Amino acid sequence: DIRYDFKAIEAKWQKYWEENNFYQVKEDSQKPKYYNLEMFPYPSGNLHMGHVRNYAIGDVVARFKTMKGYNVLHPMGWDAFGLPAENAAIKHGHHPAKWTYDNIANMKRQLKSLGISYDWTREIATCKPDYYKFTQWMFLKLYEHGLAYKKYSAVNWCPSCQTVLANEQVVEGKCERCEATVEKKQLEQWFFKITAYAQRLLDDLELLSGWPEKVKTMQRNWIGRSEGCQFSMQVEETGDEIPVFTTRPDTVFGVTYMVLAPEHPLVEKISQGKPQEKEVKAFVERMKYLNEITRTSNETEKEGVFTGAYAINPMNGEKVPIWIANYVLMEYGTGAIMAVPAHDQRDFEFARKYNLPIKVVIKGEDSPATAEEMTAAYTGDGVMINSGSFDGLTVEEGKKAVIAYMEEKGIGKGTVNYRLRDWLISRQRYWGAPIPIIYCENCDIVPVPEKDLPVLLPENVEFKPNGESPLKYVEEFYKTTCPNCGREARRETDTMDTFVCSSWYFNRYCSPHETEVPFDKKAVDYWMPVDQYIGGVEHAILHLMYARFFTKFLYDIGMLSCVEPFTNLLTQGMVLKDGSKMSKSKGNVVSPEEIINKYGADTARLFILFASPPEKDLEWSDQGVEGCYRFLNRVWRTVTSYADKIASVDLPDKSEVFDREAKKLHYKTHATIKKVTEDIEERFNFNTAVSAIMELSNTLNDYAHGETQNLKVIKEAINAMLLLLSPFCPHICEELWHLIGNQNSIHLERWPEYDPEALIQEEIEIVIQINGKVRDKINVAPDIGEEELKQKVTEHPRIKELTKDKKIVKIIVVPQKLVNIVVK
Ligand code: ANZ
Ligand code: ZN
Repeated sequence: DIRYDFKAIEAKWQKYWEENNFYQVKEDSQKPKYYNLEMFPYPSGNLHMGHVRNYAIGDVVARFKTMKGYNVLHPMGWDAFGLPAENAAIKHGHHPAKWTYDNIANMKRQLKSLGISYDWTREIATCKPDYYKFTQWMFLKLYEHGLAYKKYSAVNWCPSCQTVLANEQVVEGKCERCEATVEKKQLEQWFFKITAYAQRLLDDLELLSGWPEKVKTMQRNWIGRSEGCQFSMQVEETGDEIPVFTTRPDTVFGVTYMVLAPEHPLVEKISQGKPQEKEVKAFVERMKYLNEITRTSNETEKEGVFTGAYAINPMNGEKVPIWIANYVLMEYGTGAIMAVPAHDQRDFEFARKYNLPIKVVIKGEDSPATAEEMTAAYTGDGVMINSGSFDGLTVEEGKKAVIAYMEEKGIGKGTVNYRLRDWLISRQRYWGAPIPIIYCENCDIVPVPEKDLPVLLPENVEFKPNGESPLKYVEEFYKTTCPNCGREARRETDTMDTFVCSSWYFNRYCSPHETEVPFDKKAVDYWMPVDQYIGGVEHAILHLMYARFFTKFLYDIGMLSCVEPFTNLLTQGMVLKDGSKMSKSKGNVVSPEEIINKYGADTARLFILFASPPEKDLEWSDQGVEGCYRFLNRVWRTVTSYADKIASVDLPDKSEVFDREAKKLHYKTHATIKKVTEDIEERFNFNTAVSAIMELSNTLNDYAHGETQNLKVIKEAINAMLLLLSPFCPHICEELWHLIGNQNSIHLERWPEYDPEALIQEEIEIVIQINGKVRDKINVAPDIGEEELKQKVTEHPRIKELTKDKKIVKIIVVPQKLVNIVVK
């Protein structure tokens, strides 16, 4: 009797797999490929349960597909640049590189202790020069194709992190990391022109049938396509044309004022010399320090000032006042709007507050016909009124007719607008890939020649929390010569947003040791696209959008043959404890290392996969972990107790005749193979797959304690149980597989197939009717005789009760299906 020594077993097999390069793969045209990828982690220090969940899910898929005969690429690496490393440097004086590499070493050890089937020969870290060389290469290619450009722009500035934040990193006006209120600041920055791909990013969502609908919806909303029209309103005195964008050209006769964003370039000019000039200046100044999310939030009170100027509505020649207001943004549309308070809620609130006129131009069935009756803007369907010759058209007809009219008269045209903005990639930070640009007084902006890549990060740097790139103070770094004219020049000292590094990394895994190109075309043509991508839903917008953008760009320049990087996407749920997300601040963290020490990696994995389907949140439960541990111990005992007995026994053959009990187990074995296969393959329902394996184990134990023992059937059940469980609990299954007499690794075995004949049910269900009405059902043997069946049915307690005062006239039997009792 040997006990389940998970520590020894797990260490033994991890070592064995590693020494034998078990999970190393090469391109192999003989086999179908399967690229299985989990989002690579940020090396923060320790694995948390969310990581364990992510990688356990990925490992089941990888091992399953391998057993199904696929050539599986399953790599791992590190998203290793970024702020925390630098903050640690500022706080504790550790160099970001050391901090990062120490964390990588620790987390790699933890990952290995989980027994995940990674091909570690393909490991990458985005902070290594051999990787960021090509991140810089990507920048150069985008620049070469006019997709990287520099401009002054108001940026989100976190006063506490002392850094620029992307819009996405601002949550309800606050910094995503430290929750400080975000301000605005003008800086010259680099952008990637992702907006050039807006329509393709939108259209190609149609190709992604393997993505969750909710993620596609989030992407669609983020791209935010709106159809409408653009036309100009002329400033009465100066004659300046101010373009506006509207999605409701059908309401153009309801314009009662116009609004410019406070940053609009014409604000100063049109208010000059007006009595309102001072007030306008003060308002513009105040708005500078508010970020747009706070400015436009529904909770924020709308406010603005009159500029003193007027504009003409080109459709009816009406003169309307021009205002500036917080709720109009410079970055969207044209930065100016026609205001229609009767039909736009923001305009309505603003007009009510400042006593601006409200003119109804759309009449719905029960909607108010005059402004006096209105308590809110009417935004529903209806027909145009007070709109001259357009009266009577519906909203949809009106939109088209107004655009057609404007186009005919040369007033304006139909346009499409996207909410998506260009991607701000400049970071005033050290720990990132330096932007490969040189500024020369003579030649202006000069890209670093490809042959000079990588632009290396210098090591000796002083870290100060002043919001400027530390590289600005490292002379050996910024001082250089112009590649063009040879004169003294200065390097760009900003580094790239880490999302740039993670926008192309999945390609690098295909040929991670290339030194001349970011990846080998043959290798990406074999492996890409990723067949299954698995990660947290927090990346549903940004990372996935940027990765899709890069993929399309790389496709356009002939580097890739696919237009979408990830064919199937699984977004896993969170790991909760006591109902909320595990987090340091809540003090409810369960450390993976502790659990692995106490119960082993197989138990930890099993619990995580069993407790909930992958997309759903998972509630941590100590009893649940205990339960999984007990289950594995039971499997251990059952299998070891039969190890010697079944070692030299054959599997049952097709013609085998079983007794009733053996037949039950045989049936259960094949039913379980079918269920587990379908659960994994079709639905990723790992939780129900595990519970099916647990049921098989119960049936096996019941049989083992019964009177007769058919060792062939027992062997068949044990084999199936171990094979089915092996992707979930790779170590214990490997050990037991060898103990029952196998020479080869269980992970090299083929996935079991079920025998449909074994699934023919011992009993069939018969419906019982009385006078054609369904009353009950019974289970009988499929070969039951007609007389026996009739007898069984009439003796069935419920039927007896229902027919006791009646006379049975006739009993009709439909074989294998139903019995109808005709009574009077
Ligand atoms: C007049 C109007 C009448 C509008 C009406 C709506 C309803 P989406 O759908 O999100 O694209 N808008 C345009 N540019 C803006 C800016 N820079 N800042 C704030 N608001 C802006 O929204 C388009 C609508 O948002 C536009 O259509 C415009 O208001 C406003 F009954 O024009 B609308
Ligand atoms: Zn020069």
